[in-house]
Amino acid sequence: MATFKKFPEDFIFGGATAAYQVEGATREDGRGPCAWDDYMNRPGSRFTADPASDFYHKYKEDLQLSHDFGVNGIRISISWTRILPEGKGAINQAGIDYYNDLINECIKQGVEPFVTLHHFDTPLPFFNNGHWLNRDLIDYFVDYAKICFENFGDRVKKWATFNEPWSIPQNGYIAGNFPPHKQFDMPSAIQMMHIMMVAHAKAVNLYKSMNLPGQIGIVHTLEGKVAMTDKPEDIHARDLDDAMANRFMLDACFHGGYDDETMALINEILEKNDGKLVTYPEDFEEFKKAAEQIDFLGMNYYSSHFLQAHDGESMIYNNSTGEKGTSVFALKGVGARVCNPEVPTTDWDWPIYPVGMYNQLKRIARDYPNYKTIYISENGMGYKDDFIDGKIDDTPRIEYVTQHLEYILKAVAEGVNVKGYYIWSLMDVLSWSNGYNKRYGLFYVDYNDQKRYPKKSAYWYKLMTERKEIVP
Ligand code: BGP
Repeated sequence: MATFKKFPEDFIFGGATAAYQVEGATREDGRGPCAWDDYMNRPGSRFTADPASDFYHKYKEDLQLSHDFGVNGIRISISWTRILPEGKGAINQAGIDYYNDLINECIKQGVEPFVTLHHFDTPLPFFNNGHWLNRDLIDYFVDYAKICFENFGDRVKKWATFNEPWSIPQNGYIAGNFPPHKQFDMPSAIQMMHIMMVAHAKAVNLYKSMNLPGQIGIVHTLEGKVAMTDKPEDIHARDLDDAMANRFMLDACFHGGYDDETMALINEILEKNDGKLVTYPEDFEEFKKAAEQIDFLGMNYYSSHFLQAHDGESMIYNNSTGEKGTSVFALKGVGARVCNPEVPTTDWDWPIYPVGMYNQLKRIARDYPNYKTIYISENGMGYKDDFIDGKIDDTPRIEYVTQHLEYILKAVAEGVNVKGYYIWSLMDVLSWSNGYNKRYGLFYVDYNDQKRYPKKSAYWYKLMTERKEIVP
């Protein structure tokens, strides 16, 4: 591959976080419980979200560090239940104050905030009442979004409605490693995605009606899907998995409705799993309006899956400890994600496949040409960092990011409009189903005393932001 090194002048070199994974302070200043609080505190749980990276108290230090290391953008998310402790009703002023202070500090340090409204942390009362299968949540979400737009919309210029709406049902209803810990329920997963897409569309349409000075989009995780062989049945398994994980919601966001081919694949999955999708004509009115107005796609990319046909029942084993080679993932009516011996993996069995990111970027430009702008809103490598005398040599992470950046720049050179890269993660954070030993940060967090230590990757990232090119 020809190498592409130079970044566009206005490129954002960001770092990503999410409220639940960094803030801690889950019982402070009137915050109400979210779906994850109960789940993390269940008997047998190996870790909790307190104090996570204690960002609730240490955000000034983290933003100073970001500034010092050339990071000029940060993804943060707002915890819905800090603003509305019960998800609806009375506003908690302390929550508004906290995010005002945080956003002001970002701006003061020249680290532009990119704010996500929903990063997995649904308020507990809603979670207990059907979660995103309950359509009542659509308007509650829009009410919450309105409060955020009104309070922070003068200063926040990049809003995302949802983070990875696929991960919520995939992990909570198919893989069983997110609350509510269900497995193999593809029909519920598909239904939830539709309902979240309606909530997304309504929030975009509301934002656009408010004439605020920023942009709004959504963050999707795009999983590369590759057929293991060129047998038609493996290719079909790839198409089914891709339709469910990627295409279904991309169509809703950028085509304003589901394409016939997408629906044929989704219906095949539903039929084989005794399910049916319920939609209403007004949903598609919202989709259409939002697709015309959406400003950007936030693309999270970590990995690709290699697909093989699978005729049997569903089977899943989640590798949540970093013991390489233990994952199993096969879905009835979809296909099996199998190990490709030619592709390296992380300790958590995530294939390292940077060309998959390029393929997804090109696919967006080809199939969703109205996308306007793409931000790589997450990419990074989970790694068991060694902390030796205050130093962390995370060379494999630098290599991983370099390979992905090269493919991003190749796509840019070929005309894909990518305007920024937010490494996951800014500092080490709580990993949802893996805990604290799966680290991603530029800054190492010593969880004994919450001290931060820049890793080798942080120094490398800084150099890159100064030179505006990939450095070896
Ligand atoms: C994405 C999420 C992030 C983050 C990341 C790494 O799906 O948006 O919140 O957790 O994945 O995942 P993990 O922590 O499971 O390794």
